[in-house]
Amino acid sequence: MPEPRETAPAYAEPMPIARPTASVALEGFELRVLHLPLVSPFTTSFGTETVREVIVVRALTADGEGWGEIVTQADPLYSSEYTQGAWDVALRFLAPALLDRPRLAPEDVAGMLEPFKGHRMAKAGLELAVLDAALRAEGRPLGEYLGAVHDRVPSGVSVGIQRDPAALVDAVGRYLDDGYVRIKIKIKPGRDVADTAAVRDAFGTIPLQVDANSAYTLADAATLAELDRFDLLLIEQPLQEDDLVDHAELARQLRTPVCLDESIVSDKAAADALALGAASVINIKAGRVGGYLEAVRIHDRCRDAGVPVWCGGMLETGIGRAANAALAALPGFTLPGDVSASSRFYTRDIVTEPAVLEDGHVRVPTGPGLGVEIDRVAWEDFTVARETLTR
Ligand code: SMG
Ligand code: MG
Repeated sequence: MPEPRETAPAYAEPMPIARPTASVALEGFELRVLHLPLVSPFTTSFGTETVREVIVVRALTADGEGWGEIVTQADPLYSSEYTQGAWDVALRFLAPALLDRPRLAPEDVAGMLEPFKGHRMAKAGLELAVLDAALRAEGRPLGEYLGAVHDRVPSGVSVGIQRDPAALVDAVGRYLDDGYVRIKIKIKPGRDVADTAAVRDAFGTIPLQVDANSAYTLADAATLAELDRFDLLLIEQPLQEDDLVDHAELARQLRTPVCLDESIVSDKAAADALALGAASVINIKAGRVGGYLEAVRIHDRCRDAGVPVWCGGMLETGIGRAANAALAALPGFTLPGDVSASSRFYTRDIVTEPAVLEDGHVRVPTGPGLGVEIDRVAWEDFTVARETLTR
């Protein structure tokens, strides 16, 4: 007979939040697809975006509204999720499941949506809208609820692949002039060593990291090992999403710390990656893992394990950026995140006070819920599709 276990199993379901919110009487959801023009094209190993297509969620409750954002992109290139798929699953399955109950607490949302496989970004957007509504009704800031310990967070910037290394150096120089405290450059096969060398040579010892968005295979290990000489903070997601074992093998061959992004789709995936030695740093994105509560669980796990984490970005509007700033203010976020100012991507945002860079930092909002107000005119102007579901 095995002894009854006294310690929690490796994958328990911890209650991450010190003080849950009261439940809300959910009356409906309004979903909108928005198109926000980007200030300049954003190129990664998988493609170029010029317009951010995003789904904004408005939760309608008896005590007021709440806002969330579904961070899918138009095409399933970063991961399998994409806007039309998220739109369909949210309207057909997820929102109706939540609307089925007279009252629900934000902490119940993930469990209620659990029977529907995958679609984590869609789930995260709905959960955030319910959470925001509950917190606004209580007059309680999201940062405080999640366990934030800072009132501002250091701001890193993600720089897309440019025409050539010289153009990249120009772009990085502008962001450094703005005050960003950490630079991340996107790489892909053929645009890796020379681009990284150009930035390192031009700017000396700046905190620098690279993101491959899963563009390599283990056969490229020798090329990736050439990056070791640049003293990078980390290399992010070199291999495919489901290549945990290969990431572990690659990590053994590199001096540069391997950080996982796409692979970490849940707390369970984080536990597996750490157990395998597939990552020594983790990028936490609430959308990718199904919500801010799951994101906090990953934070807690990594903090207990002494693994540094940082907050990733999905070109969020002011809604998601406000929530990301709150998350990034938790104590385990020891590396600067992709929590850049709104102006990094947008000339016009959909909140009335978009995040700005102050001395290389972004402030954690202190108002109720997300702590930002929606610019209704911009929200309306950018809308390309809308649908409302009620109980
Ligand atoms: O939101 O500042 C941001 C963008 C950060 O590079 C970023 N995100 O793989 O980390 C990543 C990418 C995902 C989006 S690429 C279109
Ligand atoms: Mg990434």
